[in-house]
Amino acid sequence: MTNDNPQIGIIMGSDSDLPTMQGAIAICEEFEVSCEVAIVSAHRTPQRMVDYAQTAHQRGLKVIIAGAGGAAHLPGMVASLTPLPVIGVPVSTRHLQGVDSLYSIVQMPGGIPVATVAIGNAKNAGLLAVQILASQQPELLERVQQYRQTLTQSVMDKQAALEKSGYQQYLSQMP
Ligand code: RP5
Repeated sequence: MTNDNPQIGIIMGSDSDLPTMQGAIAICEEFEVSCEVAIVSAHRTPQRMVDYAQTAHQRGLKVIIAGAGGAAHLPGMVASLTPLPVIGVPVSTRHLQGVDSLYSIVQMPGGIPVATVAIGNAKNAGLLAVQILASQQPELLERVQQYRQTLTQSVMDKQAALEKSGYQQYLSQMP
């Protein structure tokens, strides 16, 4: 999805990251925040990465979400090239299950931060990006509050169902 005047840039090192990164796209859609989605590889398209990161704030982006797997240098490199906040998504990998991605992204030396979410948790990256925008946008802040209320309500609904049916029937109906 690429909207007009995107506020959030969602980038990834490969199209193989897209199934993971769709969690962030879905949050942008849910909160009706414009975003752009792009494949930007730090090692396969290094100049494209530099151009993307250096022009991001001039193009109106406010936050960048960067997902990568393995030797996942994309979020840190992009963070070094832009004054915008960067949220890194460690993508799970076949051999090391994303621990390599996590360590590569989260262990940034002092001076260039990358806010890192859990392995595969692009949903939280999307939510964090929305919350960063919401700090300056009262209507969006209200929607974040409403979203939190739906989380609370879903737990209370489950509690009511658990009490009504008992744990054994509840367990048997779980997917
Ligand atoms: C990284 O290498 C990408 O972020 C991806 O997670 C990983 C594997 O890429 P492909 O070989 O699937 O293109 O650059």
